[in-house]
Amino acid sequence: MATAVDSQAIPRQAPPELRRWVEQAAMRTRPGRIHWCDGSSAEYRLLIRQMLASKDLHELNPATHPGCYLHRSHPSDVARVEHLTFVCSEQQEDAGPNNNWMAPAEARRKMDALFDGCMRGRTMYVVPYCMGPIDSPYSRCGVEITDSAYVAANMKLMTRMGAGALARIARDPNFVKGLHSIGELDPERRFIMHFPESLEIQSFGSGYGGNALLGKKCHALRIASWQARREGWLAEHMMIVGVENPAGEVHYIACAFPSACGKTNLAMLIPPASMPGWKVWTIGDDIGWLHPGPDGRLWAINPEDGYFGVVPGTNAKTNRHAYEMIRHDTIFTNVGLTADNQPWWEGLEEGTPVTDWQGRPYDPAMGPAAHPNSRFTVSARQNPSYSPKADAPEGVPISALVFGGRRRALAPLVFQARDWRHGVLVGAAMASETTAAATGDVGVVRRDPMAMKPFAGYNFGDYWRHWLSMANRVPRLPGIFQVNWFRRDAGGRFLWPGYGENLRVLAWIIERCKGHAAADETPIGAVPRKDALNLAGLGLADATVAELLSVDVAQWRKEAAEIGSYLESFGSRLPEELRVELAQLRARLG
Ligand code: GTP
Ligand code: SPV
Ligand code: MN
Repeated sequence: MATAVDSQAIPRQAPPELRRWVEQAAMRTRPGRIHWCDGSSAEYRLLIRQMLASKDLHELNPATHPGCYLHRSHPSDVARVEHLTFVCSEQQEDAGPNNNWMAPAEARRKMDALFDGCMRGRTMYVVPYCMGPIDSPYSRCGVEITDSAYVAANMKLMTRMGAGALARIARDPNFVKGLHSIGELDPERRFIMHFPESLEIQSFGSGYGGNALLGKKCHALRIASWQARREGWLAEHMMIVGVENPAGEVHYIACAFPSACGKTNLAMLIPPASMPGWKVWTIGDDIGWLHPGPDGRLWAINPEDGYFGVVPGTNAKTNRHAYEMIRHDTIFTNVGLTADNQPWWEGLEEGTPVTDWQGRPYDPAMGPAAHPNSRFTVSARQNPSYSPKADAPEGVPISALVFGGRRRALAPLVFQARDWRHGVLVGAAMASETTAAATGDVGVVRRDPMAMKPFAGYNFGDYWRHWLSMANRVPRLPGIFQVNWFRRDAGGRFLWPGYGENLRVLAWIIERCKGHAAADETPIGAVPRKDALNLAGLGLADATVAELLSVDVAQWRKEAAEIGSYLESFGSRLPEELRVELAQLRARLG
């Protein structure tokens, strides 16, 4: 093959199916060179050197931020593009009204035309990766072919990438095939296609996060959720955290919040001074794969091995662990710079920006110095609260599942669902204000069931049916809760202090799971009795606490009507059980 003449040797372990597919991709895209990634640190350093030379990376101040680099993405390529993301199942009904759909044959024709010769003169990186601990039966592998060194380097930080993954693929060649090219970064020639029936992803025209790091949203959520339904498990947009109480007892909690709604912060929470003896362990900050375990509980692994986290707002007070973790060996995307070449972002609360995320002299009239969706990429192992259990092949047992959203009104600080079926309705009915993590309007409330609106790889009707079916597969199900850190007063100020203080809410959740902690039954669920929630030292006014815990029945009646019309848009795929559950909620609301 002419394009591969100067290519490095194909690794011996690469199974025939993988070789064939790489060869086909090379025939289509015509790269100048093929590089099989081995995942070594020497390789990572080489990728960094190449990107420094090509100006894809800019080295940050080595005295203050050793091993840190800045990448500026194309100004039109700064977030996920939900309107250009498709699930290409054979039947449109299987993708559901929650996804854009294109017939697989049509999608393939479109993508073949885009990929034709697109890697001429470029290096094609072949990136084998394993989602989950390398020796876990719950882990799944994939291979991403990409012409972006930035993607290859990010995949090294974000996943278990290289030789170990390839060895696993050689034993079980049932891997996900992801083909990616940055193309010309033209928003008019940009598509993220998923073919769940053949375990394939094709992404063209973006170099940004969730569009381009195919192990993350494309594989670990859209394709994995499809597989999980067939195989009886769950792939969810959930962070996983271990909460250790002063007695040394650890409870694991998995929380599904939409993008930029507090998962990373909660995953590495630092207990407030008012809660001595408590400790928080991070398993994951974005994705959880949940399996019925041999002991009848639900067990979870984090398929990722690094974080692609929101930068703005990170400081020593809001998230000290993240703040320390990203002071070395981190790739920053789309932040600003200080005069002495340190990264700078809104909410850092130190230093002064002189250059904005587009490389222009900073001028507040031109917008923020860091893009609101600027991100850090960092190995999970740099997190001071990293849990060794993140590497455990069996995962961790889950005590509680928590759905959250960003709602300035209506949703109380926390409540508990009555049982599993009610909890599935609570998850299905979630709504949240949109954020900068996806292109489009920010601050608009939309339905985001289980925080999976952009990520469920199949029809939500079938997805909820699958969730309901867990009641028959998991004898010791976790409790289900809803939280809202983002309720505001009439002046627009947050009512709840958030961040580290959120541990007070987690502590109540854990007590509830153990059958303690007092609550008042309301039509929407069990809300903490004021004295059951530790509010000591917060200085919250009684009226504020009352508002945080209030359930406005008239407003909830309206909400339930809206939930009803949303659920009915799934027609015959909507499980009858959810209709019944909603009718019961409406009856309780009167
Ligand atoms: P993705 O990585 O996009 O999936 O998002 P995430 O859920 O991990 O979001 P992250 O934790 O990075 O939070 C994003 C934004 O929410 C940041 O601006 C934080 O400062 C803010 N935030 C996080 N926790 C809280 C909180 O408890 N209260 C308030 N008011 N803001 C918070
Ligand atoms: C999200 O948007 O939920 C993220 C960032 O976690 S991205 O990887 O870009 O999807
Ligand atoms: Mn996310």
